[in-house]
Amino acid sequence: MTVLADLSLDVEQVRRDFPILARQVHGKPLVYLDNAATSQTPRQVIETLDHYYRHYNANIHRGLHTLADEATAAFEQAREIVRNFTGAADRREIVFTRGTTEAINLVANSWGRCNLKPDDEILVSQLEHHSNIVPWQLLAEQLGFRIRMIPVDERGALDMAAYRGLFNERTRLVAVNHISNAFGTINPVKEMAAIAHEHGALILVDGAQAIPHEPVDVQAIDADFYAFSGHKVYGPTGVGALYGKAALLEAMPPWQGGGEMIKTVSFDAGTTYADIPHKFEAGTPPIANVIAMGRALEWVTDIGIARIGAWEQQLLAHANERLAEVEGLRILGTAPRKAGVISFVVEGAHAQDVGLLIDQLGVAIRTGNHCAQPLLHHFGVDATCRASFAAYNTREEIDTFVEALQRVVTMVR
Ligand code: 7TS
Repeated sequence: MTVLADLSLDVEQVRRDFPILARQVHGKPLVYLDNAATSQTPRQVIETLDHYYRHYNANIHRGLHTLADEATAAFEQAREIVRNFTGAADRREIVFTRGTTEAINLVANSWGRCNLKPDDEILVSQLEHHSNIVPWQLLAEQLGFRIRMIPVDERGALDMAAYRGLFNERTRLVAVNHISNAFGTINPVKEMAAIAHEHGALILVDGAQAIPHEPVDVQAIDADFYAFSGHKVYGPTGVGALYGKAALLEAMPPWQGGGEMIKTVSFDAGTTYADIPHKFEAGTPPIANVIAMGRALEWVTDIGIARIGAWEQQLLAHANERLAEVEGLRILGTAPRKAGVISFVVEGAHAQDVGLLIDQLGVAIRTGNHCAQPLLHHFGVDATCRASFAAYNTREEIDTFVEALQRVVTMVR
């Protein structure tokens, strides 16, 4: 007999951890469905920030005093938490950054700048957030390599036959997100990594939307690089991490210079660099935010990431069912494997108008291009409305959202 893990989630208990969910917007209870942009913050994370500034605020790695030691220990403990959460083998493979965007820019400007030659090619998917397109374009302008796009099919799933067909002896890197922020498509990154490696190319996975929603194991995926942001996984803004295989990080040059990233500095004898990961962490990092991001990942672990993912799948199914009632509504992105993100347009109602009016009813969704212009343009639209779910959302909130949407659509038509 197979014993299935109990994946039920006590959403009322989860909600009690989020003080912001008690607030009202325009006199209505807040229904927050903009989680793909930023998730809300549990009190445990807020308390971690508060505790840091009240009790042990100090610069790390350089002081020989109690507060500095305590801050350093907590900072390095957060690295261990991230290592464990992402399945990395070694904590030296975890570099703290400002977020996903900075992590990708780090790879482009360090690995990319010294490995990509004018005749080389890299593959970037059509599903990408601008932060996994533009850093490569900026570098390509300087170095002259070619960016080739991995196309999507009509459901917004990557065309895997086309992907295989794009490789040749000049392919050096694949840059792809694990889960698309615009459509929620879950990409087969493990299979994509295996194909990239067969061709001698590396793979950078943008995990900004995966880390909050499904168990991630960078070793099982065999990702060479994996990036994510704290503020999308119940942590603070201004912090994130890059996982990189130790051998790659060791061979890469620093990309920013400053304190913390050196061993010795000399005008005459040149400068030598710190070991990984510190080589990539120039200057004072956002210490409190790093520690609080670690606390956020512990909060997720306490609930169970698989449990959160399973709950969001239930919310997704419920929302799909309810949204089918809205006349003229079309969902963009219908891939067979999707996370809790729904992008849609409503005939005769501009996305921006829908977003503004629905906010008046207390419902926060996102409207616009979701920093994925190539994808939206491919589907013939400039903007969509997007609802995205987190652990604390409920079926009742989805009902409120759909009922509010019905009212708004009637108003603008
Ligand atoms: N990659 C993906 C897949 C994302 O969803 C985002 C942010 C980023 C990268 C950039 O992350 P940052 O933390 O460095 O800014 N996505 C969104 C969004 O969907 N709406 O607002 C931000």
